Amino acid sequence: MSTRRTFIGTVAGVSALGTAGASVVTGRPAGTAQRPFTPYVVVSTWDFGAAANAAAFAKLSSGGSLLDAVEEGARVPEADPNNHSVGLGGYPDRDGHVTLDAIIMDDRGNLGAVAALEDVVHAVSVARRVMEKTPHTLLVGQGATQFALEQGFEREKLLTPEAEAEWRKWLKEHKYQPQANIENRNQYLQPGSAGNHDTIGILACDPAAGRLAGACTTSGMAFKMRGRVGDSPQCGAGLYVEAGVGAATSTGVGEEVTRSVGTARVVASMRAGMSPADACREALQHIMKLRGEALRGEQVGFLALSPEGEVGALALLPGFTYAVTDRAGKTTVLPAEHL
Ligand code: SD4
Repeated sequence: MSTRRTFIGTVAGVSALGTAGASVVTGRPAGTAQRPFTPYVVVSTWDFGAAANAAAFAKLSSGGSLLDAVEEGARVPEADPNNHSVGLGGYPDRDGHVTLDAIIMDDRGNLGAVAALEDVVHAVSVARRVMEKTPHTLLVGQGATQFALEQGFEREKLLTPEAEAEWRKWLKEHKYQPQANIENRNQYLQPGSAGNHDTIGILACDPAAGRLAGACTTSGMAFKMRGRVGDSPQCGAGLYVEAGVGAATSTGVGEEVTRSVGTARVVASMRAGMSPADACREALQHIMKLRGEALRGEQVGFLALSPEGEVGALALLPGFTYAVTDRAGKTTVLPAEHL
């Protein structure tokens, strides 16, 4: 029913940074576009989000829905054994088990999630089946694996030799003590390094229709306690999506996002009229106020998207990056502003 709107979508977080030339011109009318015009914006966390965005766009271009797109995008790092933060090759818990958390959600309250899922690579697709095939929103542990196998997913070993070697090294160095945000402290897991450990959150919108969807998938905090579930699979923590308002996803120390219901808070602020960037800032400032010294230099990052395609990204600390694919299909990886 809506007519296609033409507008300038500022990549927020970038506008807050005042970075010249970082605005993304969106909504170019079909026919005048340099590249094939697609009526979508896709954003995801971290630099590896660029490959996820490409897969999401390919899905949209072949007629897939926003949900299909975010699922397809999230599956890219899940299948990559060299990505030690998501799916296959993810770093294990302190007992050597790789356990996955994932969620998928549309903007009408439809959602599915799995937590502490073992032996199945594509946690985001299992989450989608939870959404579509069960009356529930979240399945955990053995029950989640049982459901996945019943649905035809293959049982696979997720612990790769490389991840196992890092775990054994960690065991020696850290003596079985889980450490929040180890990815920002440990010399072999520095942000931006090959071993950096973080989550993919991916959000997509169709600005003309004002529709949104999102997904989030992770192997969680490296070398966590057995049974630990982070923010990622929890609605309102790792992901929240609301029709006509916005979508938000998170990365970093899941405990801090969970205790502040971070993404629900970001979207609530957008509902109250804030831009995605301002809403991310408000939620991070709230966490700082709530936790004070207890944050101990921990990282939390939020990424938010409005139904019109405006993007916001902000983190407590430097190092958080995100990938934006605009309506011309152009992908840019940007450093998020930090507090
Ligand atoms: C979690 N936010 O499980 C996720 C992933 C993570 O550093 O650990 N990122 O807490």
